[in-house]
Amino acid sequence: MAKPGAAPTESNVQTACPLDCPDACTLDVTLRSGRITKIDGSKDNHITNGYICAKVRTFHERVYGDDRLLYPAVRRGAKGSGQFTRVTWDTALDLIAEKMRDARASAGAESILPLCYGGSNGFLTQDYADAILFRRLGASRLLRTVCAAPTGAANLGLYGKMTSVSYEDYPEAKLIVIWGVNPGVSGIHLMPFLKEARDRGAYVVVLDPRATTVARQADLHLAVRPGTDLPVALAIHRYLFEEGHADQAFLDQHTTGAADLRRMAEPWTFERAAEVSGVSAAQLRGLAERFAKASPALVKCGWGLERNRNGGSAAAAVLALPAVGGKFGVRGGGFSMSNSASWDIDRKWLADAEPPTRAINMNKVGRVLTEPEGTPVNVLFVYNCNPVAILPDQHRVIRGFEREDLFTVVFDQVMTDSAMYADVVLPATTFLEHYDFARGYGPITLQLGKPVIDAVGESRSNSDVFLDLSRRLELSAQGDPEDDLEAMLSVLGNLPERVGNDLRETWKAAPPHGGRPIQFVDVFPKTADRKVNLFPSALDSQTPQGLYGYQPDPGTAAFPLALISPASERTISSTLGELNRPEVRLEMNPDDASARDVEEGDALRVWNALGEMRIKAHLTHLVRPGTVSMPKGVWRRHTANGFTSNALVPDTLSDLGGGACFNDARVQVEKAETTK
Ligand SMILES: Nc1nc2c(c(=O)[nH]1)N[C@H]1C(S)=C(S)[C@@H](COP(=O)(O)OP(=O)(O)OC[C@H]3O[C@@H](n4cnc5c(=O)[nH]c(N)nc54)[C@H](O)[C@@H]3O)O[C@H]1N2
Ligand SMILES: Nc1nc2c(c(=O)[nH]1)N[C@H]1C(S)=C(S)[C@@H](COP(=O)(O)OP(=O)(O)OC[C@H]3O[C@@H](n4cnc5c(=O)[nH]c(N)nc54)[C@H](O)[C@@H]3O)O[C@H]1N2
Ligand code: SF4
Ligand SMILES: [Mo]
Repeated sequence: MAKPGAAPTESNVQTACPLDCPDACTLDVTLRSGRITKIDGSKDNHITNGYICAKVRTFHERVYGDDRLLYPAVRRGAKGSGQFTRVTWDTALDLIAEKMRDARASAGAESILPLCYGGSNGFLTQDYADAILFRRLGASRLLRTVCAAPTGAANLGLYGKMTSVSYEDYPEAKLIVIWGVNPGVSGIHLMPFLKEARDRGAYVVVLDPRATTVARQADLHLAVRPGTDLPVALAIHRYLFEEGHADQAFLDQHTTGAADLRRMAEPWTFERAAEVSGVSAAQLRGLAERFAKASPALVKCGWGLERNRNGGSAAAAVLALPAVGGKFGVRGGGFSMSNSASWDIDRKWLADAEPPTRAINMNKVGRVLTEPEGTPVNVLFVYNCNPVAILPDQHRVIRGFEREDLFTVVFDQVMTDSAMYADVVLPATTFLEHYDFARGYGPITLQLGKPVIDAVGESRSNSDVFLDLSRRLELSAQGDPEDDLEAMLSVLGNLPERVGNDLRETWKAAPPHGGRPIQFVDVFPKTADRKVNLFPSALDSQTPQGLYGYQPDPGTAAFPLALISPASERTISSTLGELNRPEVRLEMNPDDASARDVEEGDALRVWNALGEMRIKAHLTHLVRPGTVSMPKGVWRRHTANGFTSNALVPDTLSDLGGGACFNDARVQVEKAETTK
């Protein structure tokens, strides 16, 4: 605090953004008398390049906002009523420790489930102190499948997660295929590199059911039906194999399984793929011909194409294209996906192995809570996650959270839709108040995030709280860190030496291969035989139809419209949803609207067998007919009846990796009599 009468001091501090976004920006934070007045992008990081998204530019509105949780509290009213009584940290943590002890004694520690995901992706906020606690406790394990599970399984199976083409090398490409990803919203620092590529003459193709910014700027936009990327990619493979454009020398030397991929692609003529995907056969052939000829050719595979029943096979078929087409070995050629594995960091700081306890797929949490098989979940510990807003089958999830015999802890920064149902609420610091390691999954960057302000209210960091709980449960061991700072130092000390030294000196680590590796020159598949496995048997046996086997659209005459819910500028997943961002509407093509007598701004009823949502209509040609769209991460307060698209999303799993099928929601829409 400044002394009374003293002039307020202004200072600038650099840190890094660890939110679930590929870019991991370097941030310049301006402080006045210890309070954040401005957050902006740093020029020191050439990818951030002096600008950041509007969400983080206004992040201090969350830090100091009305919804911020300031102290621990216990439930007073009915579950979900959001009424709480303030308690001390000691009272809250003792109560949680007691409930965990009781649960372990009565039903076994597997009746305790930690529920977390991507609220902060850093090495300290996830899988360190929390893992110490839950592993030693022997709690149920969580399969973190809500995102990136199908694409991750495909990338692991085919390439062992080989490092991707970096943002900086996009301008080298002559053909760029942007497949099921919307970087204008979900990774904005790619956009200048795409622009430079276009300026240098690259031909850009976008496959997306919506005419996104990047699609509107592209040379070719293929507005595929959601969930049909697999036949489209297989039709291109068929063309490459059958019309003599497969790179046989590369296939012989660097791959296995090409014959099986060819067999699965064989039935997919352009005409058949066109019928399924809703894109013309001529356009599909045009793309295949260009892809065959162009070099460097780059395929950017996103996450939009994975969120359906075919997502894993689709991602695998898309990732296989540069191998069959022989696109590797040149700068700007190959594929680009998540770079989260590029640092080869093995988390040596985590001494405890994962116990062989029951594993629960997080997409099934609603069902696990309401229809238990085996040990019921009686204690749920939610952190880095807002399950009520983001999991499939929202009705079931809420019914689970309403269970009187369930003891729920929600550890978060703000009063989320999930925190409303908590028995105990714990206030968490934001990345501006604690240490963390921010790792980009687009650019290959690793930075040390530092606290730039004191913790707001009584909030505490994840490390601090989980270490404290471990002590209360007598689960501590020698060598455990004491607090946030020690945890940070322990990670630093366990990183590969060069990386640790870089972070100590400059708090940014120099990326491997200068951050611009050429695939099959600087980086190779990390599979056992260092080859591309185009038909991994482990993937084949996982999928209901076999790898590359297409599962038809789940739509019916009663529920014909595909409801998708992609990332938006409003939020990062549901983070920042408490702030007043533009009103949420359901985007519909005017053809679908007029068939239902719906006009702009009309109140709608959107429903299927799982539930119903009340929301207003926004008519736009930017979404293809047969598909309706609304942002992911919407809060319950943003629709007229308190249910979001997640209430209409089935908890079915994608073909690979047990991933979520958010975009397999099939619905009907009609004009509502009233908005309620
Ligand atoms: N501003 C902002 N940025 C974010 C996020 C955010 O919420 N807000 N979220 C972050 C997270 S957690 C993630 S995982 C990434 C996700 O980033 P993206 O990979 O961009 O994922 P989505 O936004 O889900 O979908 C991308 C595009 O795929 C389209 N799509 C939907 N279904 C299909 C399909 O079946 N096939 C094809 N070809 N396209 C389809 C959608 O219309 C959308 O335009 O973004 C990260 N960045
Ligand atoms: N309908 C629909 N739903 C979707 C998707 C979709 O496409 N459609 N996509 C999915 C995707 S891609 C993802 S990644 C998931 C994301 O789902 P989640 O990982 O649950 O992400 P958020 O909704 O942003 O919630 C993260 C919460 O963590 C809190 N948090 C942040 N940092 C910290 C911290 O340091 N400590 C603690 N204790 N808490 C912290 C934030 O305040 C926030 O409330 O959602 C999925 N949900
Ligand atoms: S959310 Fe993404 S774009 Fe925004 S500051 Fe963080 S890393 Fe940068
Ligand atoms: Mo995600």
